[in-house]
Amino acid sequence: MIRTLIPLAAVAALLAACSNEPKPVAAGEQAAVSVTGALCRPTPVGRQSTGCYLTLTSTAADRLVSLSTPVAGRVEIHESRIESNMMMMRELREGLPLPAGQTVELKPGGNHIMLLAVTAPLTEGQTIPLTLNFATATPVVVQATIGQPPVDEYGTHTGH
Ligand SMILES: [Cu+2]
Repeated sequence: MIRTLIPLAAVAALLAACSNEPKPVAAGEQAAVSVTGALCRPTPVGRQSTGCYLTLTSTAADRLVSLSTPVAGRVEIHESRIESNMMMMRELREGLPLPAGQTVELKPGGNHIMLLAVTAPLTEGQTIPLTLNFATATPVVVQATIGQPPVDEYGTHTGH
């Protein structure tokens, strides 16, 4: 039993060291995060990556640190920015800050979630489970609809 616990603890310590966690909220101030409007684009033909969007509101200051889904090998949190007239994407390695009581929107052309190494094509009308992990709040599982976002200023997000 001890032998299996030690490696797990080591992994947890490594993860904690990488995540640069913010200060925990005071006792009795446990953050709760509501997640709405989860939507992932269909995977473009021949591609194994796609973008997802959703809206987050946390009762206390927190941070979205990671996500997972059984349909993708890896999930990243990305920001979009314009550099030399080109839309560039960059991973937010520290996660996404969630200020207390503020609505944080992930949307086309802005911050978004990227599914990578998608195991099977995602098609319109499907739903997939997405697990969101926070620095403080309890993880949240949502069902994300596969479809095109209503506003799309920048064209199909085809990923990396
Ligand atoms: Cu991206």
